[in-house]
Amino acid sequence: MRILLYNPDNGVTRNFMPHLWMFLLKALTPAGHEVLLIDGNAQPMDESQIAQYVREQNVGLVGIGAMTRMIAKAYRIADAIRATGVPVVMGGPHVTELADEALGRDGGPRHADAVALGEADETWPQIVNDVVNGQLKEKYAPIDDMGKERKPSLKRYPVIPWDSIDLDQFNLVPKSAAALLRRVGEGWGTFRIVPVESGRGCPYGCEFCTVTGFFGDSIRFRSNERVVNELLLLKARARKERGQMAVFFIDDNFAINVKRIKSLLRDIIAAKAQVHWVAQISANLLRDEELVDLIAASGGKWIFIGMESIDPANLKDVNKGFNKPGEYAAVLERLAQRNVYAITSFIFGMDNDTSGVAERTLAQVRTWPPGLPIFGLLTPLPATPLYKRLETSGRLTRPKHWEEFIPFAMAHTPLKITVEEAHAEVKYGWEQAYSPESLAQAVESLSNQPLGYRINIFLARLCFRGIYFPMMGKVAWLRVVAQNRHTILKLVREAFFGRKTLPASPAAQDTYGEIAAPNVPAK
Ligand code: B12
Ligand code: SF4
Repeated sequence: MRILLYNPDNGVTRNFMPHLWMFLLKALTPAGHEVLLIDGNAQPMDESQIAQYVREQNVGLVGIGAMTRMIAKAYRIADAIRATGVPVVMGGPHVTELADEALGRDGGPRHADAVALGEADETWPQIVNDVVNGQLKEKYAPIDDMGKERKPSLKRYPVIPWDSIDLDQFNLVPKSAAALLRRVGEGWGTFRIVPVESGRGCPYGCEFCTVTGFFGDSIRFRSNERVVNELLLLKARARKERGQMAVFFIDDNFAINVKRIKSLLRDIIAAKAQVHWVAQISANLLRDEELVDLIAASGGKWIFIGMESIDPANLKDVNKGFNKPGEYAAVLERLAQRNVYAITSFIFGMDNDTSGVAERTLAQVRTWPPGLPIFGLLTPLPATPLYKRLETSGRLTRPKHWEEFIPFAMAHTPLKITVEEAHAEVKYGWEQAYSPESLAQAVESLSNQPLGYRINIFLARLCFRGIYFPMMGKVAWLRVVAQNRHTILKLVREAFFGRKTLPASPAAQDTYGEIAAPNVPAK
């Protein structure tokens, strides 16, 4: 049978990184089937195009996965496919929480023939076999013999064949420049960001987050050896293609078990499996100097930190009191000293936010080492404790906000500002943090670092700007380039004629062509 796995586009980030679930389920599909993958971010298709594709390719089963914000599109695509007579199975965090919505049991239309609840590592092979035998059930859940929910072990995690997977749609180097860039340095003909999972689960239970509910508070890890082998596979592929490969460790809290993460990072270093990587780690876990040394030495470049707010009262409200705003600066300095920078994520529209929260937050951000600040609004995702709290107190203004997804729009009323004010705060945050002046300042603040770092922060800021100000076409990009022409010219001049100011930092070039960490702790 031919199976299509489809991920709807999110309308923002295009093809920046493939979605792991598709490759994972493909690797878990029983032998004898052909699995096709379409990520709508890389291959945009509307309802009629996908229906035509399913007919022409003689697809016998379609699997669709989506987060809440993409679910409306996912349902539309599912409806079009089901109209061709092909069964649709849906999975992922949204339908896990609202299975009845997908199955049309809540009074609305039906979109899926079946839903896979929770982690589908063990149920997916069963789903495929049931379709072959004409016995597809409506709901699949990972349960043990006693009927109790069971979280799959990651010990049997399959090998994802990154060496042979077609990743053409995820090359971030424009086709027009690829041939030339392949010859530059170690080769820049391709640049891909690939998701790698080393573990699942986070016990912290922040009020707005679905992770603790979905993956459970039991944390599970893959073996160090398997993760290291995956990195080696990716590294080999990059070398073969004369390109670059970066990894996004998609674990929700990569350092949740500090002893274990240190042992993984040491094994990566020992195996020379370093690639540049980004990961999510909560600020409280970054107090550990040895951990930060290992992060830098193993290839860590960007750490995503859910700071959420600089107001302890807000943090307490959303059960994230373990974040201590007073230590944010020290955490970021500790990273920056090793040339690791942070994606700092903030949420506005919290209950204790008052007018001017964006400027107050930015005032602090400006005193920190340069990074990538991002701003969002508190969003009640289905089945989270936050959703329940707001529902109970009658504060949801759009209880089914996902039916008509609007980016950066509140779905409830904050307590101390209006919805409109919350929207204005987010807009202000993005406008200020990504203005040409702020970009120039971020580049300048790294003036004692090698040129590569300044180019890096500049390009990263340009890309992140697109999260709020979509830069989908060439015209949008040209406009941004024009606005930032002074910084661009300065960097170009420096690339050709060198720099006459401060010398580069003493950090040395390491074996994979980047800055080495100061100390590599021994085992
Ligand atoms: C990586 C990631 C991203 C990436 C996405 C890009 C990418 N290419 O992967 C980035 C960083 C861009 C991102 C952004 C956002 N994310 Co995000 N992200 C994740 C993260 C950390 C990992 C996803 C992942 O790969 N997991 C590993 C795979 C194996 O798990 P999985 O996808 O759940 O798949 C399993 C099951 O769900 C199931 N399954 C999934 N799909 C399907 C389909 C079928 C057919 C079947 C049978 C089974 C099945 O089987 C899989 C194997 O068990 C998750 C948290 C998490 N740990 O999952 C959050 C998560 C998915 N993100 C979340 C959110 C809220 C967001 C944002 C909206 C945040 C924001 N406020 O901006 C944005 C949206 C941006 C956008 N424009 O899309 C929420 C979604 C909750 C929800 N109800 O929708 C999550 C769960 C985290 C959270 N804090 O709650 N995210
Ligand atoms: S620390 Fe992060 S992953 Fe863990 S519950 Fe809080 S927001 Fe979710």
